[in-house]
Parts: sequence; structure tokens; C-alpha cells
Amino acid sequence: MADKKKNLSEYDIHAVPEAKGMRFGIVVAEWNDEITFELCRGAIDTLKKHGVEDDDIDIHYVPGSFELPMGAQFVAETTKVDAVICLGCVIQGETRHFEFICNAAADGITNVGLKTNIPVIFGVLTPDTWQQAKDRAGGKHGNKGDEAAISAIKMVDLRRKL
Ligand code: DLZ
Repeated sequence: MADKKKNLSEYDIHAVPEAKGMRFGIVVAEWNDEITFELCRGAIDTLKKHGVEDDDIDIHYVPGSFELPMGAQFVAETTKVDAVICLGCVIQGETRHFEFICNAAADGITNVGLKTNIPVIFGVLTPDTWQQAKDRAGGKHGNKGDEAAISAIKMVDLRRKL
């Protein structure tokens, strides 16, 4: 999996469990959609690369990253998914209440996972600039959506093994 030196899309392919039959919900923030739709594309491509069927991926949209936890909770509680992937982008230099939105998204996503017992993955970019976001949405640093998809597969596999 990526660390701060590596590309977000680089991982040991042999360390990823077979994901055929796993079902995923993806919740995408519409704010900064040029970035978040790329994250979503990366997540879908990565899930499918590891065996997930199109019909086992449900995509839902929320207005902004602040709404990701609520969207994730709706999906976790009302649909049959094994994990939910939350995708958003909050750019520090362009968002006056950056901390409020990021903290609400991070705390909320954590809480939804713990409350529903379904893995909920934090695929939210929090860069300083638009260019840094582009670099992590299919650019020179890879795609945060790929990383989120791999995390989701691994968490579903962990839960199934226990
Ligand atoms: C309002 C707002 C601002 C200023 N910036 C962002 C952002 O950079 N990224 C993001 O995902 N959402 C942003 N939002 C919208 C909030 O997340 C939320 O949708 C609104 O405050 C309505 O609750």
C-alpha cells in the first residue's frame, strides 16, 4: 500500500485478496467533481481489476465531503454492501472552513464504520492546492481512489476471515 514516498496506485498485487463476489458502495462528493469523479473512476477500475462485477458496485453522490458520513450511513444501512468507499476532495487553499469539513468527514466516516460494522473507507484528498489534488487523482502521484479500493477489499477480506 502507498506510504508517503510511494505512488498512491502502487501496491503489491499479490497481497490483494480475490474480490469476486464482494459488493461495494461508493459515495462520491460532487464538490470538486473534476477531482472526485477521477477518484471514482480509479476506484471502479481497481475493484474490477481484482474481480468485482459491475453489478456489485453501487455509486451514489452527495453534495460535498461534509455529507459523506451521512451518505455512507444511508448506503450501509439500506443496501447489501460489504464495504463503503467515501471519495471527496477538500482543498485547503480554497476552503475557508477546511478543518471543519475535514474533521467532520474523518470523524463521521470512522463513526459510521464502527456503528454499522461495515468497513467505511476514507478516500478523501486534503491537499493544499488544486495541482496537488490533480497529482493524486490519476496524476503523477497516482490515484487516491485506487488506494481506497484496495483498502476496502482488504477490510472485507479481513472481516470474512474472522
Ligand atoms: C462549502 C464547501 C467548501 C467551501 N469547500 C468544499 C471543498 O473543498 N470540498 C468539499 O467536498 N466540500 C466543500 N464544501 C461543501 C461542504 O462539504 C458541504 O457540502 C456544504 O457545507 C453543505 O453542508
